[in-house]
Amino acid sequence: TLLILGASGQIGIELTQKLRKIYGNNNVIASDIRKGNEEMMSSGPFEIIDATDKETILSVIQKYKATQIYLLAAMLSATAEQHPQKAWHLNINSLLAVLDLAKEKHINKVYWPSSIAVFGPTTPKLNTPQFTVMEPSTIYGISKLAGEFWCNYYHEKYGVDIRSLRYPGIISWKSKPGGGTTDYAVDIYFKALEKGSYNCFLSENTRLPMMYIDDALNATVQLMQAKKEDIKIRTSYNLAAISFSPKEIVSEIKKHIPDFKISYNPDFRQAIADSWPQSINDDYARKDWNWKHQFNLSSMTTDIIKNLKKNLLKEFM
Ligand code: VAH
Repeated sequence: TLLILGASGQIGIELTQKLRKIYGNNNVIASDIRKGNEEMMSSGPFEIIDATDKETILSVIQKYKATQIYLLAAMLSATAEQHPQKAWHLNINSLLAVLDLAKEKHINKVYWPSSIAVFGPTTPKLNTPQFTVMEPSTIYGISKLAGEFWCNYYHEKYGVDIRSLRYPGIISWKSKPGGGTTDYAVDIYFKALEKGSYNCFLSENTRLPMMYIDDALNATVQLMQAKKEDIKIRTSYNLAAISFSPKEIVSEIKKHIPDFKISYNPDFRQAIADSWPQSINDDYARKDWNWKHQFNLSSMTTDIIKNLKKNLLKEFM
């Protein structure tokens, strides 16, 4: 049985659906700090868990005999800059709780996402390598970089089988944005269909590493199903697919919605985006466990707009 912490987040919602499809609805326990959506609550077991509360997590592990934990609970970059201490508390103490539960053998495998936010302004920005200078300038990035070294320490010292990916900006359409700097690329599709226009909080040439959620979910499952001896990196793997700027996503959207209007009003999130790389090298993931992305900007845009149109129609029917 698998336990997902932070199941109501942007990744959690779709990872829960995917894992339930693979392992069976009743073998995947969804949990979050508050109730989940109707679909999640009705399709399988759900528990209210504060991901920093080790005792509650342990009681749920024992209740369902869970053997793996996927820890998706976190405060993302933009929100974390507004609540630094709360972000550090949630991002680090949820990881420490789960690491100890694994060290005490209550579970035998853990997934924990890191982020390209672990790179900072002094990191090479193009084709950023797996091993390089890492001086993150956001609390979110600092918490993820510290978390990576905790993962590696518990693996080296206690044999904990924890696996991690440095997600780029993840683009999805099933949930509204959740406080991330890359979330302009999620919101822009909703606004393009709802309003025909979007006011972008990043400047038009802000190129960032991105990935369609289908690719991110496949990478996550592939990493967790890989043989232990194939996992050579126990901090966190670089993971890459596409890179694009607001200007490039706008021209892709215009192929579907020709009179889409865009305006640019960069805010505090511009400095966060400017501190991150523009493209990532993920040769280790491709070599160690055969990672390969499927979606590019064009096929992602087509898929998102097709699905959003279907959803909007359903709402009006
Ligand atoms: C954020 N979506 O914007 C997350 C992610 C690399 C971006 O970490 O904070």
